Order: sequence, then structure tokens, then C-alpha cells
Amino acid sequence: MKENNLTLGEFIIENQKEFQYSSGELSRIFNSIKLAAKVVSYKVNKAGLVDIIGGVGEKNVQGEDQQKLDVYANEVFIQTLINREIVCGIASEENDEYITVQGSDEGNNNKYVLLMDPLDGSSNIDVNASVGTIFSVYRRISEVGTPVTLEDFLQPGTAQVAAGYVLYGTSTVLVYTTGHGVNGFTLNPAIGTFYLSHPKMKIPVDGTIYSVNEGNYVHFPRGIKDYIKYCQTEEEDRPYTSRYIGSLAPDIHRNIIKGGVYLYPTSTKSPKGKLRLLYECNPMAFIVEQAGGKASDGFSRIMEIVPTELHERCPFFCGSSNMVDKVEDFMLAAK
Ligand code: AHM
Ligand code: MG
Repeated sequence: MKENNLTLGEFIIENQKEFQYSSGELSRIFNSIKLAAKVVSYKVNKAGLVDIIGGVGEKNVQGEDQQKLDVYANEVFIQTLINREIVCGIASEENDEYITVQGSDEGNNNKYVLLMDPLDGSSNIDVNASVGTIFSVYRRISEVGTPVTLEDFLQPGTAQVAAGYVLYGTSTVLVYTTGHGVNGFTLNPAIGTFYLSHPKMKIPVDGTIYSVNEGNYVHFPRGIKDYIKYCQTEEEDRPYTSRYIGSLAPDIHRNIIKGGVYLYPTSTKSPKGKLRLLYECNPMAFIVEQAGGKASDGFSRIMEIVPTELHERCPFFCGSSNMVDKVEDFMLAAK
């Protein structure tokens, strides 16, 4: 079939052989993510109507309580995965503890755990800007048939079996990797089907966009301050363009397509950085590396960090490889 007619469902079936342990389990996880993404997409698109049908904490015209969208997205993804009994555990940025998923038969024979940020950048909802879901899949370490353990979730990013994001923007796009390149699918909302729209995504090795919350400049480490000044200096192809939505999925998506670097450094306000290693940095790092880019904490590869806690934070520099190299040069020079 022609590539541009391929649906996500067809693409998953065609590429199942790429999955490391091809038992169909991973395909079923993707089908659940696809379903939950459609439900959340529909709700996100209606968010502007909240004032008409009732605000958060109020009752809508049907007398139902309105929920915050990030809480709603969290429940949709968790319930979709639990109902289908296809993962053995789930960790979410929204939940303090991981969830153990029990199968209907005795014990739990599923092999994968899923980690996610169900609605990242949700402060953008109120202003009609883009938000995203970010997810990451690992094969469990503990024995199949026993309850999951914390160690199943605390694996370095290099152990990821799959990762992806859903960007709820001007259109809804699902981008994912299983370690064999990156592909993006756009939702046709009229018929509820994702079509392959961005086959074999590649990030340019260089770019002219830098994405950072410059309002925090005074709190940044020396190396990042110097790098930002470098971006702004008139020389060669500089000054670069500054583009920052403040929502990871659209900021990374734009930079993959156009070439650029995303920066969330440590600061005096957040000494460990703001972004979460497991729910935000590792999945984005896997996708960007698979697209030919890089992701670093300023000195070393994000995906090689061995996590010690579920909600661990880390500094994050991610995008075109030459640009990330440059950030590392500046960090090293200021060390
Ligand atoms: P969240 O998980 O609370 O939504 O925060 C994550 C978001 C990212 O999407 C975004 O890149 C960053 O936080 C923006 O932070 P800031 O507003 O500090 O620039
Ligand atoms: Mg987040």
C-alpha cells in the first residue's frame, strides 16, 4: 500500500516484526495508546467550551463535575491500559506511586511497564496552546507472574522498548519509535483514524532555533548563560531564532522538523532541573536519538542515567546533534 494511505493500525501490523519480542503485546499497547489519545484529543479540543458548559470544580449542564484535563487524561490512559490488561505496571507523572496491574487470570503475565506524562504542558490549556502526552515502555526486569517492583520502572533510558508523544496541536499527531527510526501519524478527526504523515522522521544535524525559558536567565548556570549569549551573537548564521511554547511535545516536534535545540537547565530555583527523567526526558531522548539527534544533561547522555527514584528530575538539552554538542562545550568550559 502507498505510504501516505497507511493508517497507524496497518503500520503497526506491518512493522510488528521490528518489535524485539514480537508476541503482539506491544502492538496491543500501541492500540490502547491510540484509543486513549483519540479520547483525550476530543476532550482537549472542547476545552475552550468549558466556560459555556461549566468550569473546573463546577457542575456542567448535565450535572456532572468538571475535571481538570490533566487529571482526566491520566484516568483515560490508565483505565484504557488497565481494562485491556496489557501491561503489568503503570507509572504516571500525576501519581505519587506506580500502579500494579493485575491480570484477570491468577497473577500477572504481562511483560511490559508503561511510564507516562498524560498531559504535559497543561498550563497551556487555558490559552488554547498545544499540549501533549508523553510515554515510554520498558520490558519488566522482575519475573513474569509476580507483582511489578520499583526496579521495573527505574531502568535507564537505553532499556526503552518504545517511546512516543501525542501532540494535541492544530492537528493531533502521534509520533513514536521502537528503536527502528521515528514515524509520525496525523489524526483525521472526522473518521477518528491516524494516518502516516511523517514517515522516517530525521532531525537536521544543525539548526537555528533555540528553545528555552529565557525569563529564568539570571538563575541559569554559567555555561547556559554563555550559550544563550552565543545564540544571540551576530556571526555566521547567528543570531538564532528563539521559539518557546513552554510545552515539551510541540517544542520538540518543531525542532525535530526544523532543526533546533531545547534547553531546560538547572537553575538556582530548581537545582535539579524541572523536567522528569522517566516521563519526559527519556522518551524524548529516545525519539530524538532515533531521528538522528542527541539528548544530554549538559555533560552526558540522558539515556544512560540510572534513575534512583520515580519522579527524578534532570537538566535536559535535546535536539540537533551539532547544537547539543555546542551546549556541552559551553557547559564543560564553564565547569
Ligand atoms: P508540567 O509537567 O508541569 O506540565 O511541566 C512540564 C513543562 C514542559 O512541557 C515545558 O517544556 C516546561 O514544563 C515549561 O516550563 P516553564 O514554564 O518553567 O518554562
Ligand atoms: Mg510534564
